[in-house]
Amino acid sequence: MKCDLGDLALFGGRASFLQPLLVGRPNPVDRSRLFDRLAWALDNQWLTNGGPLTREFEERVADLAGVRHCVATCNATAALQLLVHASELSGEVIMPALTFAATAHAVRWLGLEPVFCDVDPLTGCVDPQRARAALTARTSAIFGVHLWGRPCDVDGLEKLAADADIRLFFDAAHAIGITSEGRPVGRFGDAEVFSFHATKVVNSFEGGAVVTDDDDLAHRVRALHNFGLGLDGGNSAGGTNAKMSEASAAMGLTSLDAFEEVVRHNRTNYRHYRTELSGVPGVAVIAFDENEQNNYQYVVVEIDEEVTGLHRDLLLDLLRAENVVAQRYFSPACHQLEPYRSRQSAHLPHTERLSARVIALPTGSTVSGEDIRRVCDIVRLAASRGPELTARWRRARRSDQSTAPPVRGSSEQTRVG
Ligand code: T4K
Repeated sequence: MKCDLGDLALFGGRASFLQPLLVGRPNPVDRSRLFDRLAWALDNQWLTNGGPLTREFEERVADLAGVRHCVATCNATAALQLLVHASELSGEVIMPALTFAATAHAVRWLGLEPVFCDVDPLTGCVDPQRARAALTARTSAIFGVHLWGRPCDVDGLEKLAADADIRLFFDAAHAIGITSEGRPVGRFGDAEVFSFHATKVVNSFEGGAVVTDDDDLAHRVRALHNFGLGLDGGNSAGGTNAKMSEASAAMGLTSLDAFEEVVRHNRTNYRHYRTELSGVPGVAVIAFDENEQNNYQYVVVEIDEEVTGLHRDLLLDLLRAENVVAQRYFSPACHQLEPYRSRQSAHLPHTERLSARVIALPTGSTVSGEDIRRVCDIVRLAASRGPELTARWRRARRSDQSTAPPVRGSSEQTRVG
């Protein structure tokens, strides 16, 4: 256990972990089941183009989300692009800036303008009032983001979309298996998008899905993800190739088999973090509503520099030196990133405040209670000695400019250093 600042690796102490402890380590799956599925696909010589494993995966995801249709895709970014294209959106799309760049990039890729609005300071999700204020005659849709696996104000956004007669979609990349007021995420708005990237709670190596109860939209998305085949107008509809392969579906199915166990483990980890960090002034683990179903895949902690005397980025550097690779999800926020920064001068105080203060700490099946105890020892020590630590770090930097470069101002959204 580290008792003094001199024990910290940042100041020459031994790193707490020999191997990096990462956010987003893929959750292990039952390899024999995975290999059986892969062997079955190889034996039957059917590897892609909506094969049986992909169809089974789609059925299971649709069941989990409580919807009629699921179209599995090669990743969630392509799924977002398909939705924009299939819905024939134009002009502006309102969304939060506190999200992964993929949400905004997907819209921009299709030639539309993402318009960023501020978030609710408590949930980090888009605030319907702020979204309403961002409406213009050019607005064609809103994208809510269920940030860190916490649901948006679905009712507020549905009312707004109905009033304004625009489409409503949800980026549910973090949100498979969660509920909002007891209703499964996946069935809200016109459609929702899941991610099955390797780092997600359900992974298909790479993968995504559009889920919806809208028969026509599902038909269009399905056709467009396969070159537009089957649509009136066929090729002229401008389809793409965004299909999920059978190998990805095999992994997705095997990962779904483990889903409940992974969520149980994540919940235990989340509760460990809450217990270990409770009562540390200026450090708050952002809570899940335990009356809902959650997947607990991100443990996000807010660092209040005014209370701790410790800037979030210094804590990240300090953890990194200990081989704990926490993430700045999401900093900078999208409106602070090019190409958006120079195109609009959005002032989003709640977004900026959260973006400057949050870190995601390692969790998932490969992270143990003992790992968490050691991570929290470091956080507690740093937070309780913030001013002294900061002064010492500044002195160390002055005497050796080559050590511990700050990460503040980095143009990358999530890389730590
Ligand atoms: N919308 C939202 C709100 C999203 O968060 C995302 C993706 C999307 C849309 C788009 O979904 P996809 O098109 O990706 O399906 C990661 C993920 O790559 C990205 O999928 C995710 N969100 C984002 C929040 O996190 P990065 O830039 O943090 O870096 P990455 O993936 O290289 O590594 C993250 C951590 O995971 C590192 O600590 C290393 C570890 N890792 C990663 C991989 C790939 C492993 O241990 N093993 C692995 O195989 O983006």
